Amino acid sequence: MPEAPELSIIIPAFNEEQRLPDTIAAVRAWLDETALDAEVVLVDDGSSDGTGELVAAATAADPRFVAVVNPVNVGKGHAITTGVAHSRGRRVVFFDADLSYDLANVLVAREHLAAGADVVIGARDLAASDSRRDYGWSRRLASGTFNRYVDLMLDLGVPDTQCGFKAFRGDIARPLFASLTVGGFGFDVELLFVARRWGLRIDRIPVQMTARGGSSVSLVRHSLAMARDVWRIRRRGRRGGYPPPTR
Ligand SMILES: Nc1nc2c(ncn2[C@@H]2O[C@H](COP(=O)(O)OP(=O)(O)O)[C@@H](O)[C@H]2O)c(=O)[nH]1
Ligand SMILES: [Mg+2]
Repeated sequence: MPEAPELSIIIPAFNEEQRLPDTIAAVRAWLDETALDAEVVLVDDGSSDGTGELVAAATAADPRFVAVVNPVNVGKGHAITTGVAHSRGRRVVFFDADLSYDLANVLVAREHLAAGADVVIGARDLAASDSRRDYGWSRRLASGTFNRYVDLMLDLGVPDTQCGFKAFRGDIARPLFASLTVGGFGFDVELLFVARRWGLRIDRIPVQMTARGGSSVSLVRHSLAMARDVWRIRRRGRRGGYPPPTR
């Protein structure tokens, strides 16, 4: 067993044959350039397109890449959870397969972790200019409504829970993700809920989104599921259903 890398990068991918190749190439080039001691965990979330072949090719071509294949599609939360369970890095970061956040953010997050943060989350509301242009008005409206609903229900004090860029101390990420019950897009909320319960230090860093298009989010279906998930997180929290901190 080789020594654990400094950083594990988790990329969830569900039917990403269009968007994943550029992302893999960009991450490889960036790792060469920065010479970071990193592994990249590509999670094929039960894809039915060519994602599986792309993931297999990437791991064959580059020893830094690791494949995790979930046989059935369960959702982004579940995909990242399995990726984190396979990770070995002293630090863990995840971002979406469309690489909508600049890789330079990884270095910023790493500095925050080195300075004592347990969790570092991308904050689109802190970015200098309007970084949500990737999304149309209906998505932005749903997003704003969701944020207010989460605030009302759980009082996390986090204005933008859903940013697809988050980083962690590895020894915190693994138990934290192991405590999650939400498999879909509501997992971000649950993870921040448990992080707050555990009294973790959560740093927010401004991140700019690059418009990529091709979103896999279905507004109506996913919004309803997420609203239900938030309700369940609150109920579980009240019933003492989450584990106590591990340190
Ligand atoms: N829609 C969807 N995305 C998933 C699933 N599992 C993993 N993902 C990944 O979650 C990320 C969602 O990003 P994206 O589609 O760009 O969504 P958006 O930018 O928030 O609209 C991508 O990396 C997907 O491949 C799933 O079951 N459904
Ligand atoms: Mg996207």
